[in-house]
Amino acid sequence: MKSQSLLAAAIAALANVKLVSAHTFIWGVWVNGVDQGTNVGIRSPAYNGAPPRGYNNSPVKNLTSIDLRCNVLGENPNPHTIKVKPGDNLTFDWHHNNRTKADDVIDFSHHGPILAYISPDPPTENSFVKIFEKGLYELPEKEFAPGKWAISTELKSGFGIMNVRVPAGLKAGPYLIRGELIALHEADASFEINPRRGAQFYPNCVQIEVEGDGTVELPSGVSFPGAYKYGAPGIVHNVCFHV
Ligand SMILES: [Cu+2]
Repeated sequence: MKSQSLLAAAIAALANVKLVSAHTFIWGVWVNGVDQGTNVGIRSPAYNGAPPRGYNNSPVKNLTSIDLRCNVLGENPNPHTIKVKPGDNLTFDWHHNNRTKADDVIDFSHHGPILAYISPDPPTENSFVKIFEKGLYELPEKEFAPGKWAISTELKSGFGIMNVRVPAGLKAGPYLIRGELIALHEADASFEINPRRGAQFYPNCVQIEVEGDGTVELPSGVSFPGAYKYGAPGIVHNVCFHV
C-alpha cells in the first residue's frame, strides 16, 4: 500500500509539472462546422505527442528564432493536410490540457491579442499575410485593470474557439495558416533587456490545401521570424496601464 501511494504521489507530481509547462495550442480544426479530427493537419508543439517532436509547449519569446514561425519543431510537416475551398470558414479549437469544454483554454493572466496569417507552404521571404486580428476590445471600468482582451476574455470564455476565413478567390495550392496568441502579462519589459520577462508568443500552423479555380494571389506580407521587433509598441505593453 505504501509503495502504491508513493507511486500515486509521484504520478501526481509529474502531472503537475506537465500542467505548469503546458500552454495552449490548436487541437482541432472544423471546416464549415465539420471537425477534421484531433491533431489532423496541425503542426502541434507536441509536448503531448510522440518523439522526436516531444517538447513541451513553452512560449516563444526570442523574436529571431525560427520557432516564432510555427512554434518548436514547427518546420516538421504534419502527415495530414486539410482540404478547403476559398471562402471556407475554419474554426480553430485552442486548448490547454484537453480538447473539452471543461478545459480552461489558457491561464486567466494571459491578456493579449489573437492573430492569424496565411502563407503559401513552404513560406518564402515576406510571404505571411495577416487575415485576422483582435486585441483589447473593451477598456476596464477601473484604473490599473487589464480590460477585455481577445485571449483572456473572448477565447477563454468561448471554450477556445477562433474563426478564420480562407480568403475569397484564393488560388489553389498548399498554404499554412499561422494562428497566434500573444500573451502580454509580462510584456511591460522587453525580453531583449530582461529575458525573464517579455511578450509570450504562441504560434501554431495549420496545413491547408486550397482547391478550386481561384485566381487570387496573396500580396507581399511579412516574414517569421522578422515581423516583430523588440521594443515595438504592442510587443512591449503594460496591460494594466491604458494611456
Ligand atoms: Cu503561459
